[in-house]
Amino acid sequence: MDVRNGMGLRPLGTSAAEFEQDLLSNLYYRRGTTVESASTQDAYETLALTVRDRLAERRVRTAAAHYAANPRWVYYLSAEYLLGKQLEQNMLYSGTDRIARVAMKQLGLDPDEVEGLDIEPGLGNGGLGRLAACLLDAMATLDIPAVGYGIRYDLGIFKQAFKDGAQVEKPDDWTYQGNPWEFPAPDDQQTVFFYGHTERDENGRTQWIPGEIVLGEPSHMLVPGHGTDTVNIVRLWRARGSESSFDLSRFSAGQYAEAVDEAVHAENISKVLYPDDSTELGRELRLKQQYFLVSCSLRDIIRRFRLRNTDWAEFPKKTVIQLNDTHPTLAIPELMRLLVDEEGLGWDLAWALTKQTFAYTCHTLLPEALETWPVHMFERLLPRHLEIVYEINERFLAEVRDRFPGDVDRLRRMSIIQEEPERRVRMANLAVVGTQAVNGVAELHSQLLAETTLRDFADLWPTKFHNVTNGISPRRFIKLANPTLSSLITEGLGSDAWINDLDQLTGLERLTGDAAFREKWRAVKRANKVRLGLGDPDSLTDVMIKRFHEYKRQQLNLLHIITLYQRIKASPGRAYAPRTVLFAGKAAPAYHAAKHIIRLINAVAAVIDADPAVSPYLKVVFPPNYNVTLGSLIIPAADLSEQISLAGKEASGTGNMKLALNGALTIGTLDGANIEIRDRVGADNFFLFGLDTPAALELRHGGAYQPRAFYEQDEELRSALDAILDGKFLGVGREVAESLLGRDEYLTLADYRSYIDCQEQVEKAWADTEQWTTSSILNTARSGFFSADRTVRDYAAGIWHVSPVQVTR
Ligand code: H53
Repeated sequence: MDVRNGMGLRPLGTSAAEFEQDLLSNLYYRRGTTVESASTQDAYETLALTVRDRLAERRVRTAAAHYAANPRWVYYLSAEYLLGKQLEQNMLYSGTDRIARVAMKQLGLDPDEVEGLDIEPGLGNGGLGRLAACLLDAMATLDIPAVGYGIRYDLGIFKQAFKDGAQVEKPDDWTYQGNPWEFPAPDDQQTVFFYGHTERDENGRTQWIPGEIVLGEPSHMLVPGHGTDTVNIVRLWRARGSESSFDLSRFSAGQYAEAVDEAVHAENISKVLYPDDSTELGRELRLKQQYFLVSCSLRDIIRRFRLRNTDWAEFPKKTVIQLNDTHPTLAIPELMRLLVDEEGLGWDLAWALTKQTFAYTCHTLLPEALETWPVHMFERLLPRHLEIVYEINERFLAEVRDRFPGDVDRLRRMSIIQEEPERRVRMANLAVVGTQAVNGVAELHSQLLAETTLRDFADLWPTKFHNVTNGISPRRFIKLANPTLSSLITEGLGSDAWINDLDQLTGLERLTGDAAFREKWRAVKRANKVRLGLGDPDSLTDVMIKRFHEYKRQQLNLLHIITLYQRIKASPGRAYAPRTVLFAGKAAPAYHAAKHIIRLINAVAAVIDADPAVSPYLKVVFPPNYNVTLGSLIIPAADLSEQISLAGKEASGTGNMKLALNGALTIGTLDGANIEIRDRVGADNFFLFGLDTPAALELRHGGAYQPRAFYEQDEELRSALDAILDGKFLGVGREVAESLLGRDEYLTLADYRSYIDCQEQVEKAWADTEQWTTSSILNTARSGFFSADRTVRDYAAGIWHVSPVQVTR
């Protein structure tokens, strides 16, 4: 391969005039039109290509530098990516934001209209998918050679709309108009096997005779670093029927549908993203997706390894594969299969190489989120992998038996195979056994993993367990999302170096004493509320943006709203501080309890809106279809950040970090990364309430928890729940109240009074504008730790052991 190919090209210009020329040229040659007859879509595609070309040049140089260095690579395997819109980001990173707009205006194009056509690839559900995107951004920014691997779902996360206040889902056909950011790479196509059976050949080697063959077609998008020439990629696989899957004889016989049956079946693998979040979903198609991702990606990783290396012993020195949750865990038996069956390595060597290559990030504590697959399904789909998993398990259990003789219970708990009530493969156990490092995503989470969920494994291998607290991209979540605050910070600090070195934000602390700066700080927040356009910009903007899940407790926020409503109704004459409560987020389509909460929020919002005694003081808004784009509008406008999950349930949270970074004060429990946020921003600038993890565990598992007792003892709580039960909110939401009064799995009623009291503290604090401003500035100033750059440095130093490779001109 000649990696210098293309490097002698004329460099692309950096002036607006040159950009304009390139726009015209791309419009003409790539879209076949002229500026006079171009549609907005033509203009958009052309703009995207012209920006992309600037990054493509860096990409070529990056590939050449990486090839020359033959470094240790990070391969990030993730079933989800929430990349956000690409255009604005790529203009910033390529330094073309200003010249692109000038050039468009010169051509008589409206930049806002053109840029408005950029769409967001919704290839993920929530925090886990967005974390993957933030880590890729930080890896590129830190010049770490990395590839993200994922699935190119035809349909991304559903679009959420409301009908009579209830969530309805619409398909997200995100590539309907094409995707200018994507580079197809048909040469790197892979073949994936499913089903069938295994046979031993004369040498005793195992062969997998597949029952179905599917092709994996890759394409990639660019992942530019900020302030560097590194451009990494995220490679996404799309399933295709193999040639043999098209039945020509049936087609000729007029059986058109039947002729493409098999191909359609194959292509279903990458058809749709599973829209559940944090819950296990036992569906064969999902298992198929997971294996499809893993099989294509591993073959691609090996292909890349072989470009510069020949010796398998070098493989872990050149490769670290990070498993984002258990979804890609099949990579462990798959690498074993490739090494043992296809490459002919002995088991022990193959196992040593495999274990050294992988690392696993666990993102949950919820038992229902730990993936397991029925053995019979696993066996049917992946017969050879089951044999390998059995072998891994047998050897592993022998090790446990050695260390803990006679401890049968421990063996049963640690086995990769669950026996009762049904035989299942436990993916988290497999992920821990087959990797060199396991990490949780916040201090508390990592501690609880080692003490509870994965305790037996931490006993066996204490040094395998790490913490890497999550982080967020400062480029995406402040520079791009909040340009006015970014300018103010740059003005205050005298440079924009903070964007790639977020700890520099501490320099804002001294500006808390600067009256003019404080005034501007407030003006920025207000302008961001105006930009968002929901509710009174002078009201306290109270924001809860995240997936709907009972453990996150949107219902607790709702009980507070109902309580406020009832207080205002009861004493209408008093001066209440106006508050706008904003919810945004999706519920998994089959998660009925979460959908009931959504419906009730919309009903309460409508009742309040229609009540002139209350609506001047209280407003509830729920814009539909929360995604990265909407988040980027809401986050800069928030005054108050609701992080109110039951302690011990939210692994980390990352929205909490985005909001604090943008100067919102948190009301939160001691859960996930909230704890680290509070430690850093200071207890005075954080509203703490609720049970802590030990207290929650005791109450829940002590068996004595009676939500009804709280209901009976607390008049305001009773009155709020009664209002729901009495149908006061359009007759909606009885299921929500009944569930709280029944089991109340997440101790909402137990935390109600503490939350209400804390909200009163919030109100008092809000009334003191000067103090609030100080707290807001300090939240931003002290959030530098939550940069994804720090997270990636932690991974690089503690888990990956990789170093940067500089891309030079
Ligand atoms: O991952 C985030 C965490 C968050 C956690 C989330 C997550 C998913 O989005 C999906 C599945 C899963 O097991 C966990 O809920 O707390 O911040 C990134 O680590």
